[in-house]
Amino acid sequence: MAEETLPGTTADDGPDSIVLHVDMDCFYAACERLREPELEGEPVVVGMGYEPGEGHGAVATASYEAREFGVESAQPISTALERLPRIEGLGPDGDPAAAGHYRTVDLEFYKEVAADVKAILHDCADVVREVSIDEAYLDVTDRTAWDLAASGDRTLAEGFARYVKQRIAREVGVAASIGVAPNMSTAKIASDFDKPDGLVVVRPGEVRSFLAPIPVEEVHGVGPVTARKLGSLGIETAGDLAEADASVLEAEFGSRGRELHERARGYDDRTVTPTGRPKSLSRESAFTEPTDDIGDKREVVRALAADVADRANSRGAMYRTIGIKVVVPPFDINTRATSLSGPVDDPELVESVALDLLDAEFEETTVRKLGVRVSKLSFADADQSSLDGWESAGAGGDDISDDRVGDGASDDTSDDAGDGEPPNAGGGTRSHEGQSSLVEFD
Ligand code: DCP
Ligand code: MG
Repeated sequence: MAEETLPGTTADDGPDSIVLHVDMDCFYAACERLREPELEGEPVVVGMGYEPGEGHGAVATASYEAREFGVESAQPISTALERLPRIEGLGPDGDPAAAGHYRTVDLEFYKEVAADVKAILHDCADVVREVSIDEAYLDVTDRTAWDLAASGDRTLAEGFARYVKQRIAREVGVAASIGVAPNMSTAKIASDFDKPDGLVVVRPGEVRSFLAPIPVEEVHGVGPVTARKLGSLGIETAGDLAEADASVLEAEFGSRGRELHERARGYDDRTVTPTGRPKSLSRESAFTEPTDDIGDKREVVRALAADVADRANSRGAMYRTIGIKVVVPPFDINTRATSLSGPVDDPELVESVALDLLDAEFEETTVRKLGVRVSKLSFADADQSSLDGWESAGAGGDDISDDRVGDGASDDTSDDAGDGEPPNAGGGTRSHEGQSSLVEFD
C-alpha cells in the first residue's frame, strides 16, 4: 500500500486529533443505481413490504431527487409514491407504483457494496469505527495534519478527506459525504452539513463558531424529548446551549446536561475505538526530547513489548510477526520486523525480538519515538464474522488504554484493523525483513 504517498500526509503528530465521519449519500438508492445506471438523476424510492393498494411498507431511503417531492425515510411507501410524478409507460393510471422508481430492499447486495467501501476506509485509516451499514468514523491523526497545504489555504486534512471521497467514488461508484473535525461529534455534524457529496472541514479553532448556529437536535445525544425541554428553556441552537449555565443544565438533565454543554462548546473527548478484529496490535511511545541513550531506548521497548504482548494475550491473539518502529527526528520512520515460523503467544519472545531489532541497527541512533507491533494475528476462536461486515458495528471497539510507559514518554496504542501484512513476512524461521511498509505502524 502507498500511505506514504497520500496527499495530505505528513508524519507530524499535531496536538489535535483528526477525525473523519464518512456517511454515504442515499445509500440504498445509490446501490440500486450501481446496477441500474439509468436510475441516475431519477426519483428513486427503496423500501420493503409494499403491496399496491395496501398501507404496509415503509421507505428505507429515497434519492435526493425523490426527497425534493417530500419523500423521506420511514414514510409509508404509498404516501411516498403519491408524492412523486408519474412516469409514462410505467403502469396504468391510478397505480401509485407507476410513479417514481420503486425498488425493494436487497440487503445482501447493499452489504457487498458496503464491504467494498469499508475496505477502502480500512486502507485509508488504522482506526475505523463502523457505525452502520453506510457510516464510519476514521481517526487519521497519524496520517495527515491540520497544517495548511503549501498550495493555499486548505488544510492537509482536507486533501486527505478528498482523496478518501474520490477513492470511494472511483473504485465503488457511490458518493460519500465526509465531515472532518478534531472530534467525533463535530465530524458527524459536519458530514451532514452539506449532503449530498459534501466535504466539510472544521478546523480546531473553528469548532465553536461552526456549531453555534446548528439546531440543538443535531447535537450528539440530544433526542426529541431533550430538544423540547431545551426549547422550553429558550435553548434552540448549539450556540445557546454552549452559553447556557452549566448548573442549570445539570439540574435539569443530570450529568448528561453537563456533557451536552461540553459537546456544544466543541469538547468531545471520546476516542475513535475500532470495531472488528484487529490485524495487528501496536503501541508507540514518544520521547519528550529525542535520545540516543541505548539504556533509555531499551527500557521503552521492553515496556512497549510487554504491553503489546499483554494486549494480544488478553484478546486471545497469537502472532507470527514481531516488529519495531523507530522514528528518527524529524520524521524519518523506520520499521523492522521478524517473521516466526508459526503463531505464538510468547511475551518474552516479543521482548527479545524487539530488543534484537533495536540493537541490530539503532543502538546509536537518536530517536524521537519507538513502537512495537505484533501482526499476522490469528485468534483462538476462528470466528471472523466481525471483520466481514458493517453489521459488526457497535459490537466491538474495546477501549484503547492510554497509560504511560517509561519516563518522559507519551504513548499511543493502536489496533490495526486494516491490512497490516508486511510485504515479505511470509514463512521462514525468524527471517528478517528489511524496511517494510509504513502501513505496519501508521
Ligand atoms: N435506512 C433504513 N430505514 C431508515 C433509515 C435508514 O432502512 N429509517 C437504511 C437506508 C439507508 C441506509 O440505512 O440508505 C443509511 O441510512 P442513512 O440515514 O445514512 O440514509 P441515507 O444514506 O439513505 O441518506 P443520507 O444521504 O441522508 O445519508
Ligand atoms: Mg447515509
